[in-house]
Amino acid sequence: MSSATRCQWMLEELGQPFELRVVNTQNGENKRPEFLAINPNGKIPALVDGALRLNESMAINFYLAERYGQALLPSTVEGRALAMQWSFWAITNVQPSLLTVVLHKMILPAEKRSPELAEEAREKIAPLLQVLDEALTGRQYLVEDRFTVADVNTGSVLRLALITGLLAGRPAAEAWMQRLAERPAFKKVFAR
Ligand SMILES: N[C@@H](CCC(=O)N[C@@H](CS)C(=O)NCC(=O)O)C(=O)O
Repeated sequence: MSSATRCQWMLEELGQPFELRVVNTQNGENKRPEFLAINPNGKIPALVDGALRLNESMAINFYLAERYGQALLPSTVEGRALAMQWSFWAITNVQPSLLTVVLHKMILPAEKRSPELAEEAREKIAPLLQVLDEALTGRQYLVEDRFTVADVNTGSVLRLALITGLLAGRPAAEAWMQRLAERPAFKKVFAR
């Protein structure tokens, strides 16, 4: 469920060999000096690649897309800017409210769930999903009409909207997310 799955998905798409080190955030392993030396924020994921120590899952994915083969990197400056736009849009605007919905509909024990908070968050997301749906109408993918880091970063957030049924009635966004979910790399990481 963590943000690390976003980077795992990217690595699987790239077919890039990697070693996954699980850091247990429940027992504070992420706050130990060994891990803080890699990410001083004490959060997962973090990437070690040669001399590079990198955190922030979406930044890691942009790095991986550029470093390894560039097949998932948009080919123009404009395309790369749009990929960043969608990535920031998803993680700053959509993700906080989406996590509230998931928490209060699926994760918390029944007595701790607040239907009001879930509904408030759902109302905040609705216009964002409308924007996504309109952007994807008549298109298969977000940028350059081919699968790129923009789809990995944005799709890794929006998959929770698919799971919670929030994409119902947004046919282009729902079809896009289902298209992404059919990818072998996606299934390998998320369908466990
Ligand atoms: N914006 C960061 C979020 C990192 C983050 O909050 N990671 C969580 C897991 S999803 C974490 O490490 N939580 C443990 C903690 O904060 O102690 C990213 O996308 O990489």
